[in-house]
Amino acid sequence: MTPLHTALTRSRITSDHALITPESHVQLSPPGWEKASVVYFISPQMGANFTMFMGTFEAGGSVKRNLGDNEILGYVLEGEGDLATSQNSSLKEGSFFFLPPATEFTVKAKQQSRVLFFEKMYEPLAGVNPPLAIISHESKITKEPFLGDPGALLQVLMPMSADFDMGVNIFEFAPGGTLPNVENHYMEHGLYVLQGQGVYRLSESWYPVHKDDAIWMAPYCLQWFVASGKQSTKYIYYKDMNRPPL
Ligand code: UGY
Ligand code: MN
Repeated sequence: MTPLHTALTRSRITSDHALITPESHVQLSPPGWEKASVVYFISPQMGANFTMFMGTFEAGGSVKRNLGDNEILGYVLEGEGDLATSQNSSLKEGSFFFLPPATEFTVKAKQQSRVLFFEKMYEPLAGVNPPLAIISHESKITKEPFLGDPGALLQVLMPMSADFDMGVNIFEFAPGGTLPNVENHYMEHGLYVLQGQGVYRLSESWYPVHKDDAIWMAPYCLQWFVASGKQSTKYIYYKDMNRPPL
């Protein structure tokens, strides 16, 4: 993004939520990233139990990682590339891949590309095998009315079974569509607006948000959303799941 040379930003960081908007991004190039840069939106340093970050790749750019104890979900925001694990898969806009702990992987971009990542330490559950990798595309996931509301369609990208301790969903709201209630839950969220605009209630604050805004919601952050504008609004979000709080 072209530097704005201004003291103004819509970003807000509080103890139980954060809004991170494009004009406050800082690009990093950590080890393992070649011809690519990363913006960390969410990390344990702000109080979260996971990271959410975006890789921006030049044509031919790549990232190589060994996940160790962590698991990761990558979602292609824009562009095309290849994912190499024990097998090779091609990626395009809307592709997503979930990789379990101990996976070594490389993403290599064929053209200018952006990939959003959610990463956390996997929490094993006694008697349950660790999850297997998933490589798919959002077009293969059905859209279901959320709690029966056709104005709020939900795509659940990850299986709900107990081997998975994180979930990633895509919400699509018709103009005027809302979350059905002000939610209050112990799970955390990391959220990225893919399309459109609206107003997010986070705790006791209301924020206008739009495409390319990122949000962190800590456990018990009160949350509600209403979509505005003339086209539908879509966001992708992470939550921890299937593990009791204690
Ligand atoms: O899954 C969820 O908790 C979701 N309804 N929350 C949200 O979109 N802020
Ligand atoms: Mn929620």
